[in-house]
Amino acid sequence: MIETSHHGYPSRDKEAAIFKRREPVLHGKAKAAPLSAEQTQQFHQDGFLVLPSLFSSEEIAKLYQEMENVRDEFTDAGRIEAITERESGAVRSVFNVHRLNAVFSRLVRDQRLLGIAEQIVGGETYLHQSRINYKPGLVGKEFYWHSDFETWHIEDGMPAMRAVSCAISLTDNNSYNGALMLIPGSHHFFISCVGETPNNHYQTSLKKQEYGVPDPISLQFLVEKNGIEMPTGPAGSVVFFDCNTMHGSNSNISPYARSNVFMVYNHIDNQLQAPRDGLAPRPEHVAARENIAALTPLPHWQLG
Ligand code: 6CS
Ligand code: FE
Repeated sequence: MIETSHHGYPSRDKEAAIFKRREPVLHGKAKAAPLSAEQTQQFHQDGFLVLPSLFSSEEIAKLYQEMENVRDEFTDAGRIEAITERESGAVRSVFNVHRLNAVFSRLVRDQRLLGIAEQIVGGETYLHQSRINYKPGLVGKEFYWHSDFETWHIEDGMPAMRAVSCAISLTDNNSYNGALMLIPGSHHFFISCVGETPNNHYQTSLKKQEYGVPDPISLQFLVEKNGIEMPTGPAGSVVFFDCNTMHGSNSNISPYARSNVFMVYNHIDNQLQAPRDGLAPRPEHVAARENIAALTPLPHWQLG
C-alpha cells in the first residue's frame, strides 16, 4: 500500500499499484440532508447506496418511453452521442441526454436526486456526464471492472474524488440480464492501472474498455476484502455510487434488456483541468467543460 502526498493519482504506467484515497468520501456542509445518518454511514462504508422507491411507477414508465424515443431519434439522425455495440451494431449508449432531451434535463434537476448528490459531495454540483446504457437483450456486451474516477482523472483532468454517479434502472435488473455489480469498500483505494492510453481512447473504450482497468491482483485484493454486490430489483431503483467505486457488469445473453440512465454530479469546485500525459480533452458530450453552472433544483418534477 502506497501513501501519496503529491497532487493527483498516478495511473496508466508500467506497473500496477494500490494507493489510499486522500479525499473524504462525504464532504458535509450541504444545505439539505435528505439521507439519514444510517444511509450516509452506509455510503461511506460501501461506496454506494441503493434507494428502491424514489420515483413512482408512472414516472419510471415515462422515463422508459423517453429512453426508447432517444434511441430512435439519435440512431435515425446518425448522432455522435450514440455509441454502438462492437459486434451487433445495436445501440449501447447515448451520451449527453441531460443537455439534449427535455425530460432528462428536468430529471437531473429533480430535487429528490439533486438533494442527495449535494449532500454527498458537500455543496453545489453540475453534471459532468450523462448517458443511457441500453444493454439490449442477447447482444448487450459487458462493462469490464473499472473505477470511473480513474478515467475521469487521467483522460478528463478531474482533480479530486468529489463526484457521485446516480444510476436509475428503467428495466428490471436481475441476476441474468447483466445488472450492475459493485465492490463494497473499493472506493477507499485508488488502483493505478497498467498501460499507456492510446490517442482518442474514448472511441474504443466506450465499446470495450482495455486501458484504465485494474490488474488481476488488485482486483482480487479488493474483492477478497468485501466481496461483490449486485443490487437487483424491479425497474425504478436508484443507485448512488462514489466516483471511485470499482464496478462493472456482465454481458446480457438473456432476451430481456437491462437499461439504465446514468448521471454524474460533480462538485462545482472540482471542474475539469487539462487531461494527464498530454492527452487531448475528450469531446464535450462525454466530459462537460463548457458553460458550467451549478444546477438549481426543480421542486416538483412534472411528467411530460
Ligand atoms: O469513459 C467514461 O467516462 C465512461 N466509461 C465507463 C465504462 N464508465 C463511466 C463512464 O461513463
Ligand atoms: Fe462506469
